[in-house]
Amino acid sequence: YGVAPEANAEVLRWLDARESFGHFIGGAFVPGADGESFAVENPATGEVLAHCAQGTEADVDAAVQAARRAFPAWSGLPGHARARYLYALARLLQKRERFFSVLETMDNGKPIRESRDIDIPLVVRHFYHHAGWAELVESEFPGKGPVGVCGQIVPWNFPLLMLAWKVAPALAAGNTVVLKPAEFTPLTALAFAGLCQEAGLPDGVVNIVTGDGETGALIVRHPDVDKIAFTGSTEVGRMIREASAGSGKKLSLELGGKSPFIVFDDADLDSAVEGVVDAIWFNQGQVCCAGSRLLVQESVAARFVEKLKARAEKLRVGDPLDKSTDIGAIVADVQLQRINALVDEGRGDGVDCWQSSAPLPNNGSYFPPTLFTGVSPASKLAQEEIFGPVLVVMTFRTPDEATMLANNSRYGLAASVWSENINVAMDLAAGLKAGVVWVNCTNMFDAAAGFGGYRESGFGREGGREGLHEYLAGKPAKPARKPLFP
Ligand code: TXE
Repeated sequence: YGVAPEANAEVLRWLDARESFGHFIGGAFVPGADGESFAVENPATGEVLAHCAQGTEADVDAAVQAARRAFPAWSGLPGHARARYLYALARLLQKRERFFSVLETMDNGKPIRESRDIDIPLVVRHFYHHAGWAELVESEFPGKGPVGVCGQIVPWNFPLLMLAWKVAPALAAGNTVVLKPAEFTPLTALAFAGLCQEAGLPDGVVNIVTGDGETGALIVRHPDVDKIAFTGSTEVGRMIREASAGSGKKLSLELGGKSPFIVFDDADLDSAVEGVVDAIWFNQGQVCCAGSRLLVQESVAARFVEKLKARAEKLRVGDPLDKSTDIGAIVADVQLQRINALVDEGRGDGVDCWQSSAPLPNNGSYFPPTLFTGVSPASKLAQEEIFGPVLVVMTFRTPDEATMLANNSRYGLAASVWSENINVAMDLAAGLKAGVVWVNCTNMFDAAAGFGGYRESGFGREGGREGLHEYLAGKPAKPARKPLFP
């Protein structure tokens, strides 16, 4: 296995010790107000890992009130004092990297190599990075202060990383939060709540309410929430925008994508093949900035696609806890059905569909690496976000045609350009409507770099200096008269 067996045993002990999980409100784990719960499954096996409370209006209200009570003292702390808590959380996360990697992989189905080498180290990096910002916000953003109570709703594809993207900057800037993890993957957020207790974070600064979209909608509508940060589907993002319109709440949305991956004939094709593997088969393609549209220059298209198929054929689909696995399980059966439906519909278009012949495990939700060629740019396959390990291939002749095809999307989250001619790559990058453009690389993330989209991919940025703007308001916070926690 990819991590020490002790970590697996520790996760099982942690799960076994809790028959059901409550919410984390005001610094304590509390049962849900009406006792309703939902089951959380391991998508690789179908086994039930835990039961979590379904957040009701009373739960959301209790969490918002706890965050409101904690706000004056937390925002009134000097930045260096808030930094100490963020450093403490970063260190605790770092110490428990193995535990969190195994728990994330069991809950989400992603390969342990990814949670161990990418997700959790990036989580740690986010907390360290924002601990630094806690000391700097006052001098770097004069005249600004925290927004207040932040409602944060995160998806299931990078459960703990999306929590880190939201909680770390919010806390650094002096806000308090009510976070709702996705219903498929609430477990690492609940384990993180335990770390908040261990770090001695003042009660109510971080609150976690579990539940589905209804619970999320209650957070969005709550009158005492000052800011909403959402990552998820464009459809729900639109609903949140409508529901919060006119409420005065600050809003940031990180939504879907259909990002282009553009390969010129002079590119290092072997490196570009590895890039595609990372762009569309990382996390089973369940990545908002996945390079799901491959645009390849006509003169090398046939050769490139053959190379790519040969490489994809070698990807190992299977047990996410096995460190040699490349493609793990799809997060839930409903997501698998969604992918299946879009792929079946795409097949009907008369295009060529290739799938890896790698054997799939008998149990659990799995989908093989899939590649469509001969796709029309206007087709549903080329336009809809599939959010699975499915790549569509189109060809272009000139840079202008590549730009036109790349921008022919209602999304604008990311793009990747491959050429050995830096002038070609940079010229093209300047014309792409995307929040991030990678040149001769893909999926490069860092806590210091702002991430976010255009068009239906949402607005607002997460990470670095740009991301902090989302958690700061025009006026500095009033100093707390009577600190709750000295
Ligand atoms: O997302 P939802 P789903 C895309 C991807 C995927 C599709 C559906 O294309 O196939 O969305 O996935 C909460 N008010 N992405 O249905 O519903 C929900 O509980 C407030 C892209 O799982 O958007 C969860 O916590 N909150 C994406 C979170 O929203 C609501 C990542 C995301 O779930 C809500 C995930 C409501 N009315 C899916 N309804 C990305 N950009 O990375 C649901 N939620």
